[in-house]
Amino acid sequence: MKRNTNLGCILFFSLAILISCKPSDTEETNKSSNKPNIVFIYLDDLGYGDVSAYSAGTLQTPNFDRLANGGVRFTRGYASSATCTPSRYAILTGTYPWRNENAKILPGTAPLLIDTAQMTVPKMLKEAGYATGVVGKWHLGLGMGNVDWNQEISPGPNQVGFDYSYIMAATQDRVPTVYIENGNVVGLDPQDPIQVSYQENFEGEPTAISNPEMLTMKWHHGHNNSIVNGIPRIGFMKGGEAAKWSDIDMADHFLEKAKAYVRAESKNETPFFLYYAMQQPHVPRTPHPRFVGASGMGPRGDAILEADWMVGEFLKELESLGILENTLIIFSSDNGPVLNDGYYDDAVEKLGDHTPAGPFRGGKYSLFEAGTRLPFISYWEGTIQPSVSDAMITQIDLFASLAALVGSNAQARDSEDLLDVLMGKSQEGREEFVLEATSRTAYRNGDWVMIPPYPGPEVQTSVNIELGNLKAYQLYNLKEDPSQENNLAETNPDKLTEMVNGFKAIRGE
Ligand code: NG6
Ligand code: CA
Repeated sequence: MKRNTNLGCILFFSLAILISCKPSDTEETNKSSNKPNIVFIYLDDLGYGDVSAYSAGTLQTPNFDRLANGGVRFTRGYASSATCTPSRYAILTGTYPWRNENAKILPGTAPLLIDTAQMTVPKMLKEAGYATGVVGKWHLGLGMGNVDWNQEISPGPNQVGFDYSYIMAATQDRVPTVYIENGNVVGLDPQDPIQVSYQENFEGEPTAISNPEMLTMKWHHGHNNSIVNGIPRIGFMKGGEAAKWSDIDMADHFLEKAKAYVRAESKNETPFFLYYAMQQPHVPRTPHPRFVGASGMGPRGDAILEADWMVGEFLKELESLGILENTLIIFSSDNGPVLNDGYYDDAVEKLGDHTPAGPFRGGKYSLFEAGTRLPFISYWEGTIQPSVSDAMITQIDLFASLAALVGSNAQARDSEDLLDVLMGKSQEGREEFVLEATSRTAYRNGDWVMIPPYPGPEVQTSVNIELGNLKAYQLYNLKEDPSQENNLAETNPDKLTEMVNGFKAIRGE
């Protein structure tokens, strides 16, 4: 008994000391307005050349361009991976995804990938006084491996730092095809429970194989399991009819949720962090009818124009709330572009002269540049001066850079503080990093990239993308050879050795 009272006293006094220190800190922060609202606008499979300000393609994206031309437009901005889950893991944790062997493209039934004890961007910002929310694509796993979709689903985004979450579990082409708000499936009828499996179909349920006549979109490879809204998906699902999303309304739906979030938060004193993870132009590409035909490039181009419009509407919302000048926006994509990613949707046939990868080789899934080198923009109306930056920056660096911005001491293993680069005040970016693509890694340093030998196929024929595999070392000087045509590994053995050593030092080999 006595001990407890003593402990209580000690706690009380420590707390009192802490609290008495607090007011001056708070005053300081408020005055210097170094805690702007922060928004990540994160697209899915958008390539370097899909933003017209990057001036590579033939699509016109005026709203992406507004960010690109009004902020810092990075020409050497990277995702950490050429696929979705690992990039999302890295952007939220500031850690290389290849350090976690489970950071691979996840099925809709995968358990939560981020350890609930791990430090994350939203946790760090929460500690610094932010309200935190995520709207859109999650794809980082949910629950502990045996999710009952009819109960509260946990752990998930709300257990790794988000106060609010409105998500799809995995991807638009994977079941379950429902929205989940703070761990609960939206609009679920308890009389019609949801069941999900990635192993086998539920008896009597139609699939793309058994009932091809039900399809409004045809599958090219994969994507031949359950049918939802005429679209064949990856994985099997039964029930949950009333909760199923409408594909053509998904982008509008997420936009409404993102707008509602900032509207509600703008009324509070505390700043907010919103991770707005749009689903476009990932497959299945289902632009709303008002965008159909807008690009002349079929659904992929139309979905990009739809996403561009959404960004414009979102900016208008921030403007009308009077908070645009107090909001730092980071715009990027999770991995490079792909045309045919498993459905017949004319992405290849109607591409015309458009170049989704810009000047770069490869695409989604690839160790070549187009896999990870992406549009990357920091925009803060009135604070960041418009410029183009050639400094190397990766999404992994957002953790430490934002920690520096908000005065947090939280650390992430692989993140570098590039706040001045992000603010356009410095051109001194990162010197080196290890990029990843479907569990293979390569090493970037200065103007150079080194890809170790890999035995797999050089081209993934289903998607028609060069993966970066070769049985010998590859070494490219990206300044002189951005499209990676001249392998200098044999003619420049000293540089190769230096690069291999740098790679091994980071990988701990
Ligand atoms: C692949 C899917 C592809 C896409 C990708 C994930 C097949 C044959 N292909 O397995 O369509 O869903 O996973 O994309 O199923 S990502 O952007 O989320 O990484
Ligand atoms: Ca993606």
